Amino acid sequence: MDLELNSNLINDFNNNGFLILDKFIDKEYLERLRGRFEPLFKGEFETGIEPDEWNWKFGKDPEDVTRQICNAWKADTLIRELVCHKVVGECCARLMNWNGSRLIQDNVLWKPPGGKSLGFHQDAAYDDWIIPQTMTTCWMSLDDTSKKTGTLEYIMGSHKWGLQPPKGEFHSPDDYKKELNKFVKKNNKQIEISYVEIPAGGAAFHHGYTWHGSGVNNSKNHRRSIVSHCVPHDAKFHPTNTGGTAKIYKKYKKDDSNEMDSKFFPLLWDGNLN
Ligand SMILES: O=C(O)CCC(=O)C(=O)O
Repeated sequence: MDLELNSNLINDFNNNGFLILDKFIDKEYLERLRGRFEPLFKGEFETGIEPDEWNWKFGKDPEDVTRQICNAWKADTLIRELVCHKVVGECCARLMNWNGSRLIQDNVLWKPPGGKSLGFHQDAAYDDWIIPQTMTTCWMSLDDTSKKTGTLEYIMGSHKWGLQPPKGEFHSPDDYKKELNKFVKKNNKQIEISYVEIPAGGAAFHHGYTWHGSGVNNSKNHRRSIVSHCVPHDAKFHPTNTGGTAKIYKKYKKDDSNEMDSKFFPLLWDGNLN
């Protein structure tokens, strides 16, 4: 994995709120990464450590939903290598003009043929328990994606619309654009959608305020992606806030400190890690 960010790419990110790249993960890595999905969703964890969230289990849950695991890096060393890669950290930091970045959470997402949608949202809305309340996401695709496979969709320029408190269903909502449309109507905004249509091994980065979601997978192919959600390397716990995903992740806060422990929120890049 190697990417030189130039000022044109950084300008695109600043203008649009996202950056879509056809090539990011080395091709020889892809088949090995795909091979980790089935054991993970069967609960076979290489390290013996369970991920923090695990919303779908083989044989127990409906076939037509998008399967998600959060913090698979704790369970699997190959996933860890990817989501904690210094290039991921460096790109997230440089795009956001941070001095460094750490992983707040990863996602392993598997949208099978017929797999349902994920509701439009803003990632940073879920981390009011972090100071500063921000995020950058690196979404890496293991499959060729298109509108038909229910790929990720971005609303152009929506990172400039401010941050709304999280609302609505994330998994399989009846109308995955409901919250977006409500906001747009109320605030008199225009929607311009960009579909992340990339080959396997490509990636997309987005700002924590960018509205995004994804539709049903209407193709015969699986749509698998692995995601690193990053915050600034010197982010701290908010001493009191408990919104969003705090009930799952704030348990890693020590009583007497607001520091984020790198054992639970790995440091990816701090400007000195080459
Ligand atoms: O893969 C998707 O459809 C949604 C991913 C997402 O919400 C994210 O990476 O922040």
